[in-house]
Formats: sequence, structure tokens, C-alpha cells
Amino acid sequence: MSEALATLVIGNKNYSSWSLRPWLLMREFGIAFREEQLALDTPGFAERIGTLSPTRRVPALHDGGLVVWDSLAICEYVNDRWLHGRGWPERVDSRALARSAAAEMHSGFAALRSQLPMNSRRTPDSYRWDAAAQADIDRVQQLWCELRKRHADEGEFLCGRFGIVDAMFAPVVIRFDGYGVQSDETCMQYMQAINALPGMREWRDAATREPEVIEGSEKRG
Ligand SMILES: N[C@@H](CCC(=O)N[C@@H](CS)C(=O)NCC(=O)O)C(=O)O
Repeated sequence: MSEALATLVIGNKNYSSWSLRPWLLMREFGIAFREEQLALDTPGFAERIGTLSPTRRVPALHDGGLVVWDSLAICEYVNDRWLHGRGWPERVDSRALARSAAAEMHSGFAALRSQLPMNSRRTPDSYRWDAAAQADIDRVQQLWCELRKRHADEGEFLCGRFGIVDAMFAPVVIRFDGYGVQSDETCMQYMQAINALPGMREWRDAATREPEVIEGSEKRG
């Protein structure tokens, strides 16, 4: 008997930056899964989420009887369950750096998150953010440049080939695009590599077609 597919519970593709991370990882590594989408900030979300996620947040992954919540924990589970470690770089030094960067993304950059929320439909305009958000942007770009320089001969992603660390930063690429954040050549090339991923194109295409509008996220700018 064939094994039932895992189900990834996600939010709106246009807005749910946390959902994008494990979704992109699973897509890019060719893992077959079902997705269950709940539109954020709707009565339907409030009705369903309690049975699907212990934190009442997305993403959550259901695999057999197991529920895994939190984007980074899901990426780690995917890595253990299906990727046999390929979600992180092979070399121990690169693996440590990839994990440091992923953890920094997961727990930091509060000003960037709140002032430049992900919105794939957005195009740059006159909206400007404060110095705290700019400091977050500078730090992200410094991190990207350092990792790209170190792994320049190994591939076009942060630590060479695409992995969990890139999935963690993929929503930042959508933010930088949408708000017109100035980037140097190295960061631009990295952003192009992320945007060229088939999974990223699929996510962004679907995001632009979604009808839901969340006022707080659209109004900014
Ligand atoms: N640290 C969590 C954050 C998850 C999170 O905040 N998800 C948002 C959507 S992007 C959510 O579910 N919001 C619904 C709510 O708070 O009601 C993760 O990494 O998965």
C-alpha cells in the first residue's frame, strides 16, 4: 500500500512569509505533498486552525499521525525525513554558517518584518522605512555578500547549492523586490537566482492571483 502524502498547512501565498519557507524547500527538492491553504484573518482560518496547528499559526506539517509546527522545525524535519541531510551544506564549516544565518533570520530582523511585510503583488513606490529597518536590511545584505563570496565557486546560492538557508531568506527577496530596496551586484545576482527557482515562480504566480486583501499589509506605502 502506498504511503499517504504529507500535508503542509499554509496561509495566503501573497502574505505568509513563514509558509513560503518549508513549501519552497519541499518543492525544490521534489517532495510530493498536499497543501491545505487557509486564508489569514478570516473566520474560516479561525474555525480550522485549532485542529491543524497547536500554535494556531501556519505553517504546520502533517505526516502520518505527526504534526510539526514552526517553519524552521518543519525544514529540519523535511531534511531528516526525505533529504538525508541534503538540506544543509555538506562541509561542516558551511553547515555551521548556514545554520547560523537561518537561525538569525528565524529569530531576528523584527523591524524589517514589521515595516516591510511580504506582499508579492507590491511594486516599489515612495514608501520609506526607518533606521531600524534599514539596519536590518544592511545586515541581511552583509550576510548574503559574505556567504556568496565564500561559496562563489560552489553554486549560485548562499552556501553553493539551494538549501534550507535559502528557503529561510526567500521571503526577504520578495520584500526587497516589492519595496525597491537598493542592492549591490552580488545581492542582485542572488535575488535573481532565488526568483528563477521553479518553485519560487510557482508561488509568486499563485500569490498574484489570490483575491484576498489584508488591509494592514496593503496599506503600507
Ligand atoms: N515562528 C513561526 C511563525 C508563524 C506565524 O507567525 N505565522 C503567521 C502567518 S505568516 C500566522 O499563522 N498568523 C496567524 C495568526 O497569528 O492568527 C514559524 O516560523 O512558523
